[in-house]
Amino acid sequence: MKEQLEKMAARARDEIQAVDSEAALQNVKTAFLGKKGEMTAIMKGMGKLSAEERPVIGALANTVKEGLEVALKDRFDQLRQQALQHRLASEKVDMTLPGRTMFKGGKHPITLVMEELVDIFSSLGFGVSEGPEIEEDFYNFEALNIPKDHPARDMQDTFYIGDDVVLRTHTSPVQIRTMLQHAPPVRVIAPGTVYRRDSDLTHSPMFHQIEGFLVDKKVTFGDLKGVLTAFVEQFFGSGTGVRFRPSFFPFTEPSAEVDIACVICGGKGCRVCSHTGWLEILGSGMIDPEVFKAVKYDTEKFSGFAFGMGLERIAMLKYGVNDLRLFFENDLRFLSQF
Ligand code: 2U9
Repeated sequence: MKEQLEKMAARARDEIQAVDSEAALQNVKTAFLGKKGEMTAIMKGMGKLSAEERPVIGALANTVKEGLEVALKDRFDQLRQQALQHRLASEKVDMTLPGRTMFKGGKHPITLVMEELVDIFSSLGFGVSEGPEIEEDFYNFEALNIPKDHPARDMQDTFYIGDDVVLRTHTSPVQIRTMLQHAPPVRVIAPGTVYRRDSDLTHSPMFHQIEGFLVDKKVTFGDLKGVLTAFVEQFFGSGTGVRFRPSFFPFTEPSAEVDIACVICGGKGCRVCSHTGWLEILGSGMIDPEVFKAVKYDTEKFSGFAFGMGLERIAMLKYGVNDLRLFFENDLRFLSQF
């Protein structure tokens, strides 16, 4: 029995060393020290030993059992340590790795320009009005002195939704609605999206405008020049050359287009300004008495001026963008530059 105990002890030690997981070690423990294990079976057989052998073998069995228990405990500790080291290594955080880049949203350049213009005209005392993009003929054309046979109403230019309903071709109807709701004095700008049946390299069927108007007693062309020059100085920088050039619009009389000294060549002449030294940025004029009649403003008491500009054109000049389509393609390589 002594030999049997020693052989079993040797086998148990081998198996304890051979396993590589706590679960497998638990099985080894059960196989040797469990209720139905080898050690228990040997202990049960001790009753058959002689009175002299029993204490000797009994002492040896206890020593073997205690030895196995210690070996098992050591191996359990060892395997637990190994598992911990393995986890620590696999879950290691490398503090030297570069951080994940966060995508930062930004405003579209047209929004940036629109907000800047709203700020500038607010500082000059203008309020902001908005109105519908689907408009009635009366507000978009009739009240603005654009009669039924005017070229601006041509099917080429206007998206018709019904006989007397259009996608607004400018933000002027907002100003007609404002005038119908407010007695003078009024001073308002109208930023927004407008639509025209026009699509080529320099025209988009949907684009953005800011228009503005001011009506009060004794408003003169000098006021128009003062306000628009102040706007140019704030937006394009003080000292920017400005000129007012006679023009025609159905809703203003007299009318003027406003040019600034070319932002590229400073007025010397280049390809961008067609070698004139000047760039057109907006249209303006004194509001035509016919418009005042349509909104029942007293033409004897009041006068006013109005202006309008395309935001895409202003943004192209400000940021040096040479292709209108870039504003509508939403390519992040373009948008992330603003
Ligand atoms: C009312 C009375 C008058 C607004 C005006 C312009 C001149 C003008 C164009 C600039 C480039 C439109 O985007 S664009 O094609 N606009 O030249 N707009 S005066 O005149 C008004 C508006 C409303 C009641």
